[in-house]
Amino acid sequence: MRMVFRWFGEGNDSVSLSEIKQIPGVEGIVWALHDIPAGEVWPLERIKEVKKQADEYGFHIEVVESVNIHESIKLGTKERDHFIANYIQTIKNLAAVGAKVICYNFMPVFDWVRTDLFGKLSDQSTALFYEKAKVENMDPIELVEKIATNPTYTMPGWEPERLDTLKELFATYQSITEKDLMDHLQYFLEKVIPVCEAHDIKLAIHPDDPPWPVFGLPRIVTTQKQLQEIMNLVDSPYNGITLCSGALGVREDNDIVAMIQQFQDRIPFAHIRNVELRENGDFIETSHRTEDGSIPIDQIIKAYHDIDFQGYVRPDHGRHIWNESCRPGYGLYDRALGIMYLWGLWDAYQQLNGKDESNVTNTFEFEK
Ligand code: CS2
Ligand code: MN
Repeated sequence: MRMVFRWFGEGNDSVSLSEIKQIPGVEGIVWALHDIPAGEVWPLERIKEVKKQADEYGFHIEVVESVNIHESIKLGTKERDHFIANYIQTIKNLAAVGAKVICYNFMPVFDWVRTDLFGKLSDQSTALFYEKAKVENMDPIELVEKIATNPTYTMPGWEPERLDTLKELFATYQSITEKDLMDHLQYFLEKVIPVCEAHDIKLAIHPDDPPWPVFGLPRIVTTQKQLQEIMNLVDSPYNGITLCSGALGVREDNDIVAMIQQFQDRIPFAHIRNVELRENGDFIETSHRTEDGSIPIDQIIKAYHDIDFQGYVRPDHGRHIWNESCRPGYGLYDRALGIMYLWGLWDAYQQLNGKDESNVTNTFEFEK
């Protein structure tokens, strides 16, 4: 298990590299050029700047999250070849500086959807919250219009400047079925995976969050069965999964331990987080501790341990605690606590199994 930590970049994150450095056992950052719009090439010079910043703290930049996919690729329109060519150039540029894994998602229009970024937990901390009925009863076009006239209706991720495009995109997706979306993913993978193989850099698809259709948009990365289908689209270790326990785990029919076993050779990157599921289908993110939520984090770490997992792991989202002001879900404190819980479990399983730890390095050295 190789621990990494998501960092949104200089001036774009409340957490600094020097703070991340003080979390035990973190070897690299998970990063992206967040200002580059989906579909454009990431310039080598810009990538090298991040590498230089990370180098100063002894962090590697082997894990990239995310290189986003242009909507034309998901929609399968004729412009897609141009954007796939750009994606390929970005893959090559990233490989040139030593990146090993690129996380991406194939969700139409949005990344994750939540109804409240600061849902309250009983200890008075806050966390990302999803109210199922609220999303189900919502007509997205109506909502777009409402937000345009009254911004208080806004949902996370529905930036006012995107509203015009949103309406159009919803209309275009009306005719796209799940089968179409899967075909478009296949078309994309068939073009990019050979490049990944040649440059030794893996693609790792992130599951849809939440893992069911929202606002009538198709979703194809929601279950073990669909993940297997995606693995079969191009049968190569370079076509991999970012196994996110929190995203997949809000469906009771998703068994994360079974997924780890089934896809063990195809998981270059794992996201770990816990969520509390409620009977009405709502969920709220919680601390990583098994007892605090509905997902058996201890069994998940055991499953990774049992397959001798060599991939990268990051704590996914965290709560907002100790009055921290930060990006929703991406504070320092709770994610750092999460890491210590994950290491605690991992080290305990190592002990139980009498594993050789002679090559384990200590993060800290005594400075005179
Ligand atoms: C989220 C996403 O669960 C998560 O990791 O924070 O933003 C995720 O990074 C993207 O969906 C991956 O492409
Ligand atoms: Mn995730």
